Amino acid sequence: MNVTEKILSAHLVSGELTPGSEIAIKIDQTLTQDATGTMAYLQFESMGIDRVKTELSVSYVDHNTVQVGFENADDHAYLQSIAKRYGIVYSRAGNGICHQLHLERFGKPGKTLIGSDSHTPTGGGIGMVAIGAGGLDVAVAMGGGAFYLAAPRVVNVRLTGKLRAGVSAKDVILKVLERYGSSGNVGKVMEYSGPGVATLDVPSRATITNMGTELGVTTSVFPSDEVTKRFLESQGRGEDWVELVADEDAKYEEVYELDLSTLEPMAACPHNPGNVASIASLAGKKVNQVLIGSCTNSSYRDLKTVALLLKGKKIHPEVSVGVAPGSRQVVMALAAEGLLGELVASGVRILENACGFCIGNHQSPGTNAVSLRTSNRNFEGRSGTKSAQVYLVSPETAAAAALTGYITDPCSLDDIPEVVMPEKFEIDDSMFLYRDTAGQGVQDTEIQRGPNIGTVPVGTPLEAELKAKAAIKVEDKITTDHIMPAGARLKFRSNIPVYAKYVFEPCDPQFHDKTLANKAAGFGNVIIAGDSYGQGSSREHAALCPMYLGVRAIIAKSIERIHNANLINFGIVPFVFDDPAAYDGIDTEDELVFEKLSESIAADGVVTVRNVTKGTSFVAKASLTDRQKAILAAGGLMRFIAGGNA
Ligand code: MIC
Ligand code: SF4
Repeated sequence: MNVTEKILSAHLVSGELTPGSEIAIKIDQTLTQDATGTMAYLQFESMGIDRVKTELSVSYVDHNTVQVGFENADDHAYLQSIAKRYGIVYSRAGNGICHQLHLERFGKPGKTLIGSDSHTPTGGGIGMVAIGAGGLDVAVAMGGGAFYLAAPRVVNVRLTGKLRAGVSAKDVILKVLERYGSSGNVGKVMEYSGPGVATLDVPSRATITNMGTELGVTTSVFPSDEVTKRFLESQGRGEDWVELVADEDAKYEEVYELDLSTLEPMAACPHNPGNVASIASLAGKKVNQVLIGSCTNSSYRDLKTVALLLKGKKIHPEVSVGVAPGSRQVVMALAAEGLLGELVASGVRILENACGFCIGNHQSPGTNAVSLRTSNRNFEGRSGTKSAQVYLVSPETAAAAALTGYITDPCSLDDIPEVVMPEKFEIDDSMFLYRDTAGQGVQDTEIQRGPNIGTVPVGTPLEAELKAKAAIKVEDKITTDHIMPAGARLKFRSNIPVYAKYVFEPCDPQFHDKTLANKAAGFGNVIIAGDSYGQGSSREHAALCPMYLGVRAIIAKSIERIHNANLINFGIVPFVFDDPAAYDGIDTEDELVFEKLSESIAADGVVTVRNVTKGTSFVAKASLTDRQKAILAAGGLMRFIAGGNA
């Protein structure tokens, strides 16, 4: 078996590991973050379960920490009280970014983790099967329920050689993105192996599995070896180590050979992580902003590299440079070595150790500005500035541009440091609360609900025939940032009626009013989309808020994994066109009739859609397991569970 099969088979609750077929797995650990967490816990509360049933559940606060207005702080108070009540470890604002912290303090090789954040696969760097999911799926797992997924097709990325100085893990994942693209990889797991693995420390591996998300795969995983052991020992967690490597005769669907020594610095160019080019081809472009951090590149290894590159030098006068460390541990380690002072002395703006700029919470670039970032997503407008040109690069490339003011090949710099991981990190877990009652909870805790903490709307059962309007028609690669923007709107995550006002804000600001008017006139709403609909985030609000606006179905050329699962969870049918050319024959406002909807979904998922406006018809198909059919028929997962199903 390969590593993926070893972990999955040890956790299999139902099904068989035949690629594409539905399996259910036991979940050992869960994580949530605050932006998806409030909804996940509201859903958990409504399930009436007394305490979490996992080995470990952690609630992180890292996204909404800017606190303009009362909403963020109210969310934190709600999350803290829920954690205390139900036996969840609570990571306070200021502790750091969920994925970095989980890797440092809780991740264990061989275990399963699901998280209500698409970058949960960061845990694959330590040999876990770690998967991003919607908040409702995480709530179910916290209640002891299994997690359902398609058994993956495992692709082997076989690493040989060693990276040159100036080239790092970000360049590896950018190379993989160049090869596989940011769409068309649904249902795959990327499993890394080969002699090159031993040359990568755990944070580097985690950078690769983290940004594997941008391929659209289920997850990415590294073996657990001596390097993993040393990392866990440095975290005072040597006892959590187990060895986990693929058998010699392990089989893979495909093998991609990658010689690390041949790699060069790369960038993902505007406006998609799959739009990869070499730094050499971009060199000389003027840069206005450099931001270093995010769950992809905010480790001790990354920031020490940057600090050593900037040490004793000044940043370019026309570049604004910010550094957001991944965790307190990283900040403390840099401070202890005098490197925080070096960063400040060079002119760097020290930002909070949180998601911050990555989600467009602050640090929006100027009009038409070129921004180099070490984060993982550069979708148009995500930075908060629609006209900005965001390039995703390694910490080394970011530091080089901070010094020169231009995109610069970091291999051309003198004295490129090789950072060695410390033998022991300073451990201070005081910002993790309720570890003593983890798994148990404190029953008489009062749950704190500020005015921004709303309720979760529930879906409606499938109708026999659906009469609907094509409420919007969008192109290929529509991301969840298009559907349900974050940034300035993020603070409404706990309040669906308010947040729903911003559905499709970047594409059609009238969407909210139009859909509610259609709903009032007795029509359902349908979204018409191109390829790879729902790329990016795990945010279930991209399904939940449309559901609230009466969206009953999507018809796309293809739909990405997490979003597809979220749509079903909220009772929205994820159709694909039988013949993609039918996309061209539909316009916004067309009236569509889905004949025999509930009956066809219960049968083969194939529905004839009549376009009343155009006088044409076409075929839409939903590929669903029996369980998914039942969830849709019930009107979403909450109703399905309330009906006594697991
Ligand atoms: C993101 O990077 O887009 C987020 C914000 O972390 C999301 C989660 C969210 O929308 O809250 C993700 O990647 O899942
Ligand atoms: Fe936070 Fe950005 Fe990572 Fe999402 S991608 S978890 S916003 S740091």
